[in-house]
Amino acid sequence: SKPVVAIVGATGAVGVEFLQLLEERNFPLAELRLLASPRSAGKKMGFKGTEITVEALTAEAFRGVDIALFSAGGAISREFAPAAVRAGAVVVDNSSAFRMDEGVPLVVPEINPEAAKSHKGIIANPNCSTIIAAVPLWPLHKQNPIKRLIAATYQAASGAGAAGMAELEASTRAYLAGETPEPKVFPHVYAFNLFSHNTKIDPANGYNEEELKMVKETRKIFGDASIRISSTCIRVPVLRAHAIALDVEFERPTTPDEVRALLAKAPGVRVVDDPVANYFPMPKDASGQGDILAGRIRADISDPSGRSVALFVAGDQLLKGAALNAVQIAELL
Ligand code: A2P
Ligand code: 11C
Repeated sequence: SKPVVAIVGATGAVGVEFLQLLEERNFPLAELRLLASPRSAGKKMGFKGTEITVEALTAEAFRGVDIALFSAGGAISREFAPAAVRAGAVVVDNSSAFRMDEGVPLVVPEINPEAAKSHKGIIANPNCSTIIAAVPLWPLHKQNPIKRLIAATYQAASGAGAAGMAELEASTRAYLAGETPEPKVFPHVYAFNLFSHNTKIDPANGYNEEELKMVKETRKIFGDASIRISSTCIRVPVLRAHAIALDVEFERPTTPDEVRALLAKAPGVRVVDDPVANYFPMPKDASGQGDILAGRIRADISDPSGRSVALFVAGDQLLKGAALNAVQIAELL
C-alpha cells in the first residue's frame, strides 16, 4: 500500500523542493503531511492541485507516518527524529545530526543504494557539498581508486536556507542603492563579496565543520577510509547551486579522455566541457537541474606521474544537494 509521508520543515527552502519533487515524480502517497514551526501552522501550500494545511511539529504528528523527510536543521532532527522512529516511520534526515553515527546509513543512491537497507529507522542524507563532489567522483573511483582529493568549493546562499537566499538578494539591493548592507544570517556582507564558510573552525586542525564533513562523509559513502582529502569551503554570491574545483590523484595513471568517457555514462552526471567555446559548468546552468555538471577536465600538470586530474563541477544545492537525493532515498524504500 502507498505510504503516508511527512515533510518536517515543509516551509523551508528544501521543504518547498520536497513538495515539488514528490509532485513531479508522482511519488506514491496515501497522504502528505506538512510540518513546520508553530509560526507556519495554518499556512496552506499547494500540492497536485489541492491545498495542504501546514501543522506545527509535535511528537504526536508522526502517528501513522511511514516516511518522514526531515529538513529543519540538526537540532530539530535530534529532538524529533526519535519520536518519528518510535511512531514506526523511516526518517530520511537531511541534517548532519546522525550522518556519522554507526548504524545510520549515509546514502547517495547512485553510489551506495544497498546501504539504505541496513537502516534502523534513520537514513542520513549527506552534506550538499559532499554529494555534489561524490556523484561525479564515484564512477572514477570505481575504475581507478582515488588516493587523494583536494577540493575548493564555491557555495551558494541556499545552503543557509530561505533566510540566506533572502539575505543575498537584500544585500545586493542595498549595495546597489548605495547603502551599507547589514549581515544577519551570514557573518559578513554578502553582496559583491565572498567569505569562508560560516561554520566553526576546529582549533585542532584549522578546518571548518563544512570542510571536515566533506572529508569524513566522502570516506563513509565510498566505504574507503584511506582516501586523503583536503577541502576549502567558501560562500559565494550565488543563489542555489554550489560549484567545486576538484583535484584528484588516482592510484594509476589516467587521461582526461578516460575521465570524460566515464563521466559521460555516469548516472546523475552531465559533461559540460567545451574549451573552444569556454563553456563549462556554471551555477546558472546547474540551478533547477537534477544532474551534476562536470567539466574543465584536464591532466593536472603539477603531477608528472600522470595520475592526477583536475575538474570543475556544479550542482543544485537544493535538489541533488538536498531534496532530490532524499526523495531518491525514499524511492528506494
Ligand atoms: P518555519 O517556516 O515555520 O520557520 P530553511 O532551511 O529555509 O531556513 O527552513 C527551515 C525549516 O525548518 C522551515 O520549514 C521552518 O519552519 C522549520 N523550522 C524551524 N524551526 C522549527 C521548529 N522549532 N519546529 C519545527 N520546524 C521548524
Ligand atoms: C551550506 N552545506 O551550504 C551547507 C548547508 O551539513 O547539511 C547544509 C549543512 C549540512 O552552508
